[in-house]
Amino acid sequence: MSYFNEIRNIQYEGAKSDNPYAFKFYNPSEPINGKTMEEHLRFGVAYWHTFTEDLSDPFGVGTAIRPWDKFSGMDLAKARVEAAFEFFDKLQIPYFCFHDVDIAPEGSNLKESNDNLDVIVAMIKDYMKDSKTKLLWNTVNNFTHPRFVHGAVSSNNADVFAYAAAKVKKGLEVGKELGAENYVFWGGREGYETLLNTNMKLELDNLARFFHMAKEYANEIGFDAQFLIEPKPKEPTSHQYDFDVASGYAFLQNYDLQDTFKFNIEANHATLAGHTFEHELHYARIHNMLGSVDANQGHPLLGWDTDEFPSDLYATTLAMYEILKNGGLGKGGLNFDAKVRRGSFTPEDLFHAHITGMDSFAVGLKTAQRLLDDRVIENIIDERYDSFNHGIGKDIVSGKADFHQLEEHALTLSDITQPSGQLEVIKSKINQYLLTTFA
Ligand code: XLS
Ligand code: NI
Ligand code: NI
Repeated sequence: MSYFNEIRNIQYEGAKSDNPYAFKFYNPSEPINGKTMEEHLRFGVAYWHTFTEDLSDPFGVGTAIRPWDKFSGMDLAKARVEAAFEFFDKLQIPYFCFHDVDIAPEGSNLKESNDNLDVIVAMIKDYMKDSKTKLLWNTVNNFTHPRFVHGAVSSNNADVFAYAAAKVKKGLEVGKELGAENYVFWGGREGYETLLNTNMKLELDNLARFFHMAKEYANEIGFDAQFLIEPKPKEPTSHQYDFDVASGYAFLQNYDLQDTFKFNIEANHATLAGHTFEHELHYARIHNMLGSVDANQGHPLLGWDTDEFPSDLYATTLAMYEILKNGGLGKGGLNFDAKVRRGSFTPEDLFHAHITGMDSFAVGLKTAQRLLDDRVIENIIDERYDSFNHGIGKDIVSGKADFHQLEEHALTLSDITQPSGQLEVIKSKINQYLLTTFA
């Protein structure tokens, strides 16, 4: 059965096309610096936002019209798989991602939930045989059910720790079964509401114990996916333990987990943490910790995780700049952890949203590659730090200088001359490249 009957395969038609069901800039087979666009971008569909969620918000009920919603229970789960693979094929998207509860309903106990999962996982495996779409990553939802009210593996309740770990055990088995390239840990409830009732040290230690056990089990079953931590500063708890990349990296180093993980960086989480998207990508990149990306954007006027589809070309350009500087994302990809707006409730909107996101990152990719080829930003930065290539700067960098030598040097200085930071020059260049890349 078809759920998107009227829609044909989405093709690249170029910047002048007025077909809303065509890519204007994303041309999967187009080569860019030795790789195709498809290989560079490694797009993924987020199962939860596209097939499971109903678009409700804290003030209103769901609005989504989804043709598969006439079913319920396991029939609904099966219909979603059918719809999903039709959607993936029509979009020609190389990857998808899911949580356990997105694909199969929870039973009344762990055994029942796992049995439900087994049925749907077998069905997905079957569909994957005839599809080019692969699993970028899977994860488990250890945050929605009331048992996680006080946290999952950072709960005060050891039974909850065990339950959460058992769900992840199953998640790792599912990931292996479906050939997931990565496995994601987003610590939904791993944080706290108030210190007044919280043993933070025990919670952090337990979180680390759990990560070590997860890696041990993955090794035991021969699941070699890249483990990814997804930082988020707030929501649902007021303080999340993996606040941002810098604090997440410190946690990993404290608990000797730095070689086990990389980061899955979400744009909207970066801005909630008070950073730019590119800051988080950059911080991870320079520490060799950039693993994958949740490609979305926040709303500049709203202080919560709005998960909009990416359309800001400036942001996609600066993000792709970091990703290209990283030499790509390796096993990672660009997962659209993004949802259509509550008012965009038709099934067709799901296509328009993904087309917009894919085109936006294609523009970012091509523009960033040109900026890099011409060393537009690189040359300015190199020149800006040139004082560290000779004289006292060279001595500082090589470790030769000490406080005596620095004082001696400083005493010789009367006027320190400073060059311009040239921010406006750079911004004008970026605009120029953005507007001429497809001209
Ligand atoms: C929520 C997170 C979540 C993770 C996967 O804010 O972004 O969707 O990506 O659990
Ligand atoms: Ni995410
Ligand atoms: Ni998010």
